[in-house]
Amino acid sequence: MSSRSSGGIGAVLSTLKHAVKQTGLLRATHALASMNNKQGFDCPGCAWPEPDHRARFEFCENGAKALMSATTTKKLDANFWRENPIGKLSSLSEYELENLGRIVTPAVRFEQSEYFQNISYEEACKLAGTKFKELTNPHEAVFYTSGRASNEAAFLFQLMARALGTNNLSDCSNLCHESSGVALKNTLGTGKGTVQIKDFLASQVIFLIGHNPSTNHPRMLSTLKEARLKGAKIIVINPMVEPGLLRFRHPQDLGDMLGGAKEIATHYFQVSIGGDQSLFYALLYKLFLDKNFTKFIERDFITNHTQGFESLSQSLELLDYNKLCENSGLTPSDIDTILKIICENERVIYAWGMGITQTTYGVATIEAIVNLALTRAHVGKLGAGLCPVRGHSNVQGNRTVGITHAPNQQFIAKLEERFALKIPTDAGLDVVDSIRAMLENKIKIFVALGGNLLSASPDFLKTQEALSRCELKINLATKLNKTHLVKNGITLLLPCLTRVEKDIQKDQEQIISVENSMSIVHASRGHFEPLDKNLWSETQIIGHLAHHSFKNHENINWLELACRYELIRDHIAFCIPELADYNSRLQIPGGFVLENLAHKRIWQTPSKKAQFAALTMPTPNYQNHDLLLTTIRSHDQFNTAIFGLNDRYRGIKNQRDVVFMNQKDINRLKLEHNMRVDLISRYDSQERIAFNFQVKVFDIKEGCAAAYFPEANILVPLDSVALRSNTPTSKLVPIWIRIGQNSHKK
Ligand SMILES: Nc1nc2c(c(=O)[nH]1)N[C@H]1C(S)=C(S)[C@@H](COP(=O)(O)OP(=O)(O)OC[C@H]3O[C@@H](n4cnc5c(=O)[nH]c(N)nc54)[C@H](O)[C@@H]3O)O[C@H]1N2
Ligand SMILES: Nc1nc2c(c(=O)[nH]1)N[C@H]1C(S)=C(S)[C@@H](COP(=O)(O)OP(=O)(O)OC[C@H]3O[C@@H](n4cnc5c(=O)[nH]c(N)nc54)[C@H](O)[C@@H]3O)O[C@H]1N2
Ligand SMILES: [Mo]
Repeated sequence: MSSRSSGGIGAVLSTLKHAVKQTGLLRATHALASMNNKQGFDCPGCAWPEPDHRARFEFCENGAKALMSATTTKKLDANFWRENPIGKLSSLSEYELENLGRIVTPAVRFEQSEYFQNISYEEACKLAGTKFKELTNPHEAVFYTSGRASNEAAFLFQLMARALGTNNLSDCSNLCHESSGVALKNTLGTGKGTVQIKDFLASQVIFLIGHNPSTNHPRMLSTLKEARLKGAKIIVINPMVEPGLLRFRHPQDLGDMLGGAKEIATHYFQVSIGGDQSLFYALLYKLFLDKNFTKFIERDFITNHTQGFESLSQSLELLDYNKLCENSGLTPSDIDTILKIICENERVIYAWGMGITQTTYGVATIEAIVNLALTRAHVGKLGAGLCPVRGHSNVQGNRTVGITHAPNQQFIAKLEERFALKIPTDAGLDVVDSIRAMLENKIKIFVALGGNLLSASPDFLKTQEALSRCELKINLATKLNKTHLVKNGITLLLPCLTRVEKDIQKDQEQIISVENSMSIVHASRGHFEPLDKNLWSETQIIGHLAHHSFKNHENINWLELACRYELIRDHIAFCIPELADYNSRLQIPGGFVLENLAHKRIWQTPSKKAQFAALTMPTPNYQNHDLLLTTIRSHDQFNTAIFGLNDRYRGIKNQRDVVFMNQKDINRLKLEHNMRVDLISRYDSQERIAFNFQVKVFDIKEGCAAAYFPEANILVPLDSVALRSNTPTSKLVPIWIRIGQNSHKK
């Protein structure tokens, strides 16, 4: 059995290997059985939902790795800080830092000191409080959230920022699906996807555009397999031929394990990196202007439900079809094949990921996808719709409860009413703008509710410099990472419980709540004893931080909220109408769905109609380069947390310093497989160099290359962002190749 088909025995062995290494088999089995069970805790991995009928064990290989990382029994011991100066820790890779184990004691590192030292939570919060009270301007603080925090912790965190008087709530979404939110809001009046799992199972066609579920959403493969068995076509649009999308074995289905692997993709189209915009424009061009296809335009739906059809139509006439085909990397016949499938089927789902959102024209590309779906009435009925496939397990929930730099005014008004606050209405800083502000010495305090801003952001060296200019950095974290090790200023490390652990506050067991990629909100309950009895929860830490940070907090009892999460949920219910009656609705086993009105063809746009977006001819903003580079995830990582050094489906073992290239480009650039090269990106007259990567032949579109995130982040310029969403263009970096000094070392 090939280990390059996804799932299967390879997945089982890999799960076991990680389980034994991190926690031991017994603890691992208990953990796996409690995860995604209706009484258990939510998987700390990706945001793909659980099916209605859950297996005894409802998890995937990569969810299991994320879980083993959280349930690990490895921890930094009491002497760790004394024995490890920051210089030594900074030389470790993210893989080595992740494998040190959990942080279990709060620590502080003072300016100029080489060492962290222990501090109590209470003292740490007091120290932070003093610094918050010294701020002359609330906008000198930035509050960053990674999408793993619970809804309760996230709500309290944004309340703290807004009580201080700022909307500087940057989050990992700024680096991730921001382009989807902007495009969907403009067109459909909602920032979220419109489909549920039942739609996948009822669909005739599923597009997978620019994402790799075999690694990043493995549970999605079971849904895809089921849809496929019911006859759905699965169409992949991706410059890399991802082996895991070609063949799949269900790791919990013995028949699959012993029998042949099932094919996932029925059609595979290798677009050029960044070529998706041209592809979807070309599809629209033909649909609107080629009389073989115009009969498939759904005129009644368009009249009843949409606005902007005429101006879209006029804008299409100005496009250059041949140039679009050329830019997309596909042939006119490929484009006809795709369009025929779209036209001959009524129930089509368009799913996409980072291959679209992290490109210069990500927003325009998603608008084009929506245009296509609207023209064919592929929105708002069973089996059809739009599906941005989210990242972190609770990134969507964090947004719902107010983690955003650009809040809507109704929410702000509710917060002001509930807590007698005066909150600015202007948008705050997102990730890229907060890094810019740090570089301009405008930010004094950086607070992170999880995550790893340094390694997740573009331009590693610039971001490192930016963080080093903050006077105080406060990190709520579980594992040590490079963000924590930036020098200068004071750094506080405040370790917290993970969601797999029991959270007992004043003798009361607390539950938390989360929302997945399909807007299902549900409770999550920790099962394990905390790794250390002195660990605080995220909510507890935020409550205490806020308590010490405000001169006057008579309207908010922070310490009470810190330990009674149901009171936070009452506030959430008041401030967010769709979560009304929150505490009692969370009792529903399996949770409840936040209905997406677009799925019922109710459009929450200003015109109350779905809005077509007009287009202009794409002009690629890069000219000379050797290759276009995309930065991707391996099979053994969860974002910047690196669990192992293999990338099983792509055939990489025990290394991450690789650059995937097409054989033809290897020949053109006079390179060889396994040769060592430097990757150079030039932007704004600056050179950024990633040294000593090893060339690997791969079935990737000619002219394109791929390297792993976060190692390649050094090449992504901070100022190269997606238009209108400000998301770094991590999937579209023009690069030059230089043969390295160790070019022939294998
Ligand atoms: N195991 C695991 N699961 C995860 C994560 C993880 O790191 N590990 N991360 C989580 C998070 S936060 C997120 S956002 C999601 C990310 O999930 P994905 O969106 O799948 O993320 P990437 O690995 O960055 O995906 C890159 C895919 O897009 C393709 N691609 C690159 N450039 C282009 C392009 O220009 N056009 C097209 N069409 N395709 C392109 C690549 O070849 C690759 O297959 O996964 C989540 N789940
Ligand atoms: N070049 C490039 N850059 C990218 C991407 C890319 O594809 N290419 N992808 C982008 C995307 S999609 C995303 S979402 C971002 C991810 O950016 P982040 O969300 O900032 O990064 P993570 O790696 O998920 O964060 C890992 C850290 O979170 C902490 N942590 C883990 N669990 C918990 C918890 O339960 N509570 C708390 N408080 N802390 C916890 C640990 O300390 C761990 O080290 O990266 C982005 N950066
Ligand atoms: Mo993400």
